[in-house]
Amino acid sequence: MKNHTRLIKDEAKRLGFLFCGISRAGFLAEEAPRLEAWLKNGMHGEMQYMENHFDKRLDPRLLVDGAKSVISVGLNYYTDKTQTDPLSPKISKYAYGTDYHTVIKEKIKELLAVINEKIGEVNGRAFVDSAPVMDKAWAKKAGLGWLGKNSNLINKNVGSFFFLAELIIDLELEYDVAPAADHCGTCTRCIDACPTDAIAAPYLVDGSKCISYLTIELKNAIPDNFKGKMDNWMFGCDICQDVCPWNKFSLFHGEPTFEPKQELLHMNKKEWEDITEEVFQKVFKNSAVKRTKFKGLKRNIDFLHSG
Ligand code: B12
Ligand code: SF4
Ligand code: SF4
Repeated sequence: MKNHTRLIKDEAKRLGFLFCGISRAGFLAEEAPRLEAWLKNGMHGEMQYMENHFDKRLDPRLLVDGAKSVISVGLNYYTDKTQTDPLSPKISKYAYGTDYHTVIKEKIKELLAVINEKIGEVNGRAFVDSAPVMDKAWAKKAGLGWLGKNSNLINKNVGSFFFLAELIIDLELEYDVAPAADHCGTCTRCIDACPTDAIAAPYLVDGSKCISYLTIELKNAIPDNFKGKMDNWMFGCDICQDVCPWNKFSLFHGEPTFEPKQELLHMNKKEWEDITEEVFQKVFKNSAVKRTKFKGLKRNIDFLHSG
């Protein structure tokens, strides 16, 4: 068991993951009432998919037959590259390069292949954010960090600019049982800096007010009461992470597929405002920004322009 665990963690490192932690698959008792309250209070806005599979979301044994272990991994996306025109509408750095779903899925599939080859046939499934799995809760359980007041998972050594994903398998492994301590202390920088007051209380984000939701997930028009509050973000928002003191420790990602296209960094305000479907398809080929489609991004840019 110990050898199997070591092999998996070494392989995760070789594949470029920042860290890897393992927990016993089971019911997320602490998260259950919080998820229920979050949904009841409409904090998911129009993200209907968050209402689906409530039981599965809280227990991976209902997702993968015979599930015994949840292997959590983190993939760094931090860069200090920024868009060159200070007036151009902003894109969150997580979406600069190739869609992380594709990049991470490939790596986890490779991890599963190595397990099958070196340990033996296992039943396993890779999950990257879109499935009903609570990524942050599992990473927290595996000791990879704490949930900050901005609700992101923060690691003391590298901050929070990383993605999370899981491989859930029917193989018993050694479990990381020591949780990381909460190092937010008396800090409230993220709460104070959020332009839409989406951090409703420490550790609680009202998704329906978050710029990330308004610019990416919301399909209808952005409500007028957010005019003047979007801080020029056209896709996602990095504010509550940029102001977090723990992100002083962020390391540069070494993932070539996350490198931004030159056009993305150098397009100016006017060029974004005049963007055509053709330019959109070129600049955002294989990018997560495609989630909004051309129409969505244009809606966001027009909204910023109008207020
Ligand atoms: C829905 C969703 C969103 C929604 C809602 C945000 C949210 N906080 O839930 C929206 C669209 C707004 C969003 C935005 C962003 N997201 Co998002 N999102 C998700 C998704 C799909 C589900 C999260 C979820 O289950 N929410 C439901 C609620 C109940 O969960 P929660 O906020 O985590 O609640 C916990 C805490 O609030 C805590 N809690 C509640 N009350 C209390 C009280 C106390 C006292 C304490 C201690 C704790 C506590 O317990 C809850 C349960 O664990 C995950 C992927 C996944 N499958 O997990 C990515 C995910 C969380 N997002 C991610 C990212 C990167 C972002 C953005 C940074 C993107 C961007 N730059 O624009 C922003 C950050 C906004 C923010 N501050 O949260 C990453 C986070 C990585 C990390 N290091 O933590 C994830 C894990 C995706 C991934 N695979 O990497 N996201
Ligand atoms: S991502 Fe932006 S809008 Fe959302 S909670 Fe953080 S600071 Fe607020
Ligand atoms: S900004 Fe401060 S309060 Fe917010 S998550 Fe970071 S350390 Fe915690």
